[in-house]
Amino acid sequence: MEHNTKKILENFRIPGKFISVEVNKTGLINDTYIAVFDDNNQQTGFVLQRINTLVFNKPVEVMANIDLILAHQAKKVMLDPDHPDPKRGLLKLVYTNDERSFYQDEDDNCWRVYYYIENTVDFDMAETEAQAYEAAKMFGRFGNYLSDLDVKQMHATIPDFHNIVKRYEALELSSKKDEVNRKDKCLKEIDFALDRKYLCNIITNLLKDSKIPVRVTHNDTKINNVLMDHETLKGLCVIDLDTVMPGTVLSDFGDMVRTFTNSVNEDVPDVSKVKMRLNIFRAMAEGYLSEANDFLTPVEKSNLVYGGKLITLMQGIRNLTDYLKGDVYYKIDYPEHNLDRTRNQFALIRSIEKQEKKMEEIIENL
Ligand code: GN1
Ligand code: MG
Repeated sequence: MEHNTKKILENFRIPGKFISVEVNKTGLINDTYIAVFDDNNQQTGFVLQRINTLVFNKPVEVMANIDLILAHQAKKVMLDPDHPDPKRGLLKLVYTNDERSFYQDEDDNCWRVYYYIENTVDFDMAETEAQAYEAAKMFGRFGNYLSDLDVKQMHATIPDFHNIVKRYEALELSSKKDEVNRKDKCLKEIDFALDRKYLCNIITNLLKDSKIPVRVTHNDTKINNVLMDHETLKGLCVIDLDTVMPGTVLSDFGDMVRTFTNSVNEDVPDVSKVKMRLNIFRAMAEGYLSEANDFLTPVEKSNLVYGGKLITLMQGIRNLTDYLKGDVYYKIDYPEHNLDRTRNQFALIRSIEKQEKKMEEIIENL
């Protein structure tokens, strides 16, 4: 659906005169646009986003979480002697004319605006060890800044978002119903997932016995959710805060393993190209732990590699479930897209399984 984004922007307290607004095609859930305004001959960028309220059906809570963590981190970034540029260290919201963090239009679409952080780059893939180190360090720092925020103040905006048991239930239900007659096309993938169902027990037991804490976690630690300075390539700012909610570090480290170490992007259908790159894993583990060693417990640390397997498995299961349901959740570019994504993720698990011992050794030595 087309939206009159220029008009929507009028509801926000953006200084200056509107110049342009263009769609930005990253992200599988929300819609993102980049707007430019001219304020006294100075061009300033803004990021306009339509929150997908089918996924985030409590936008008030999403925005309350974001407000809270930004306020909490603001103090920390400013006082952090190691931050390369605190002014570009945090997303900043532009409020609406009536002082709200988001604007709701006549059709109940929810919109919000952030200042665009200038002179930055982000990467869809970890091309070098240095990039992996920097981005992982930023997620470690993000966790560090939030490690003293009371998790009870945060809303679980998508209940059971990273609950692997519930994800299995959804897969099994969609496979039983087989609503769009696709089950025959993915029997191998369903078996692959079911063969690994025992992996659920580890996290279930860790949580049940409170052996690992529930913390404020990011829950979408893809490498392109870190902005880096375009010249020095130093990590500056963690973005995409919609899924920041109570969770475990296994999710945050796990999603880094899933997205940083894969030798190809999660959309690549040729699974022979999929590989867990151990050198990238080492660099990202070093970067993450350079910050996270300050707050992680020994039990959390010893389960990080398991987190990598778990989150990759969960992503494959989510894609497979969506395929079986007829592509109702993720944006897709062609009919078999979700199945290709599943195969890609499952190939990554095989590669992790082959190198798990070495990965564990790396963590033990950091
Ligand atoms: C979604 O929209 P995006 O790309 O930031 C998804 C993540 C998945 C990811 C897979 C709310 O994130 O959980 O890991 O796609 N976000 C939600 O690429 O479901
Ligand atoms: Mg996201």
